Amino acid sequence: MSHYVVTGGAGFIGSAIVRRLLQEGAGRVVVIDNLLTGRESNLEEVRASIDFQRADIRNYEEIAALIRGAAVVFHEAAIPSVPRSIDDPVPSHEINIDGTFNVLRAAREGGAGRVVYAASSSAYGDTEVLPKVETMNPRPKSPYALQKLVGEYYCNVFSGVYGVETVSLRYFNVYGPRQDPSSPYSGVLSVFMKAILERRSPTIFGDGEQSRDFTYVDDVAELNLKAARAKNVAGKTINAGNGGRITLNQAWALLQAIEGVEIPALYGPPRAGDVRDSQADTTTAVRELGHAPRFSFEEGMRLTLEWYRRTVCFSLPGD
Ligand code: UD2
Repeated sequence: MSHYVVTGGAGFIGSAIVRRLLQEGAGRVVVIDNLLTGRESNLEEVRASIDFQRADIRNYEEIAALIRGAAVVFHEAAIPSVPRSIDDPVPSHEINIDGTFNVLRAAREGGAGRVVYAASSSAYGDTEVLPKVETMNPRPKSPYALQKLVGEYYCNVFSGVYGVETVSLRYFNVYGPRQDPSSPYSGVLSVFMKAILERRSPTIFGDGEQSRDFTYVDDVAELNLKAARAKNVAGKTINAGNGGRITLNQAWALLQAIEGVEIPALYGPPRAGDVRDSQADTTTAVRELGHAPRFSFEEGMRLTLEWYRRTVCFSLPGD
């Protein structure tokens, strides 16, 4: 029986895909993760139903046998974060580019059925027009954005040259339960959630009027499964976003309203490599994949906040 592989399957997005696969009755799910940013605790309640392999995508020999014969490889393993790729570009280059090459090579040599690749909306950079559509010229502004774009191009080339079926999903600022709020490179909404629960101000880089198409993690997991099944999509790049646009000031205001508190944010200098505005044109995703996001921003925020409240240990003022 052929199996599914999720690289980075112990990570925030990868573990959501693992859960979704198991819900759909996938027989064998192999998780490849080096636990650099992933955590086994993200897979706690499904641990007995998966084949967890601690392996590093930088090492071809380690992953080739695991990928051989897979029906679908969901390639989520990466070092995310724009600022992290600026501060420390070597590991992110090696994992995001060389690692992706290794996964594609293993898929080709091992006859895998399809690779669904976690691409990034950062590839667009700053565009004159919103929403951002797949036909626009990419303008990466950071090492991370470029690395993710190179991965996409590799997928496209492996599809055209070697006949490996690939689909690249350009994720738009994914958020939700299990996003780690504890690193200086954490996604902004996880940082906001931690701050509101600890009743302290977050620091917003810039004026807070930059905007993002924040997309709930379960909608992205669902889209991955749709991309795994869709016909006539080999070699394509497709936006994986909600189609909305929320500023950081609006997001922080919503959290204060939900919690019934008033805590003004602090403001710092803008971050190098930052994109100003981001919003997905979802036409291709709807047409090719039947994309139908289920979670509004407010709903996703409420669910995520509840998860952090239940799960994460916070330090409250006076502790
Ligand atoms: C980029 C990609 C996203 C994904 C992600 C992975 C864009 C538009 N999006 O997200 O799709 O690939 O990279 O890492 O390129 N910020 C604060 N305070 C904080 C933390 C962040 O103000 O404590 C700001 C930050 O300067 C930025 C916004 O929040 O303007 C979002 O930052 P982020 O790191 O959550 O995600 P971003 O947009 O770099």
